[in-house]
Amino acid sequence: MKRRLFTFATAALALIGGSALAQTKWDLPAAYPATNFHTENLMQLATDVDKATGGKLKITVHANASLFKATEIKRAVQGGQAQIGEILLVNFSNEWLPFGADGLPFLADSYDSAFKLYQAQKPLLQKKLDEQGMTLLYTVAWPPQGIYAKKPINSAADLKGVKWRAYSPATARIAELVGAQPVTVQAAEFAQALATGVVESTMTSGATGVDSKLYEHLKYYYDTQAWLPKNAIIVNKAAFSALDKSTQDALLKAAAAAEKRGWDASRKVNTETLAKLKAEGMQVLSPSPALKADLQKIGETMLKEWLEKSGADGQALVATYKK
Ligand code: PCA
Repeated sequence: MKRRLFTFATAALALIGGSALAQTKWDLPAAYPATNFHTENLMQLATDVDKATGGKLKITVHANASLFKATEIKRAVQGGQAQIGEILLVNFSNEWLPFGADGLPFLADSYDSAFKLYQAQKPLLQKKLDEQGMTLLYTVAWPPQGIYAKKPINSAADLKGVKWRAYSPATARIAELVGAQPVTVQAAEFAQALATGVVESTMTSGATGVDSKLYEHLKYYYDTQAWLPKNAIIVNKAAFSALDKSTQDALLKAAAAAEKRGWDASRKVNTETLAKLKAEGMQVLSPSPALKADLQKIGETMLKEWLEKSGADGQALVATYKK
């Protein structure tokens, strides 16, 4: 019945448009600014799909959480309010722990290991999202995460009592473990939270440091390279099924290209944004041995907690990754 209605609507549209071509319009909510490399990559995806389908599938990217807040995008895609969306996987670890595997400090702390972790995580992600009525299109890692602070941080003790901006359950847990005060603020509101003094430190990438102009308020960046969380691009299954085969193929092909382009861009953006932080007057430093050791310990604690709670899925994931 649905299909018949769709065919009818398609025919009507073609008549109205005076064109034989049916056009499908998709909204793509994203949580990061238009100039962020993830968002630029999404725009390129939209352009590629438009071209490859001869305009049959038009994807509109809504940057900076303008359509849905970061933490609402997944549900919007699941419910079909948006046909496609970009989410930060670690934001959903409270729902299901394997979503947060790439947020565990030092489990995978380089691009190569992050990609390997992704391969181990992928079948689980695909299965879970499928059960939820969605399809995983691709993922792209953020650059490695480091510590931003107002004052020098020589060991974890220097973070005691500091107002710490968290973006995920895991980054809030780190704050608890070092005795900082976690406040969860997504990227779109970060600059304002910093300007108004709600937060005064965080762990994130150089990319977000530049996006939110953290150098205007914070003086120190410790390049701890602790983990590389991933954005995932997800599609509503029913919306995907409603596309004709050639459009589906064009989307999948553009997605594969976007994944490769995104991971490459992330490496480049890492180098460029750390240079930009320096140019803007920040001290970009390697963590001291004491700080490194403290963070390693936090990583071990968090992995232990995660493995205990995530059960068979989590254990299999880590075992596959470490193979
Ligand atoms: N930027 C995002 C998530 C990880 C990152 O590097 C943020 O800070 O919200």
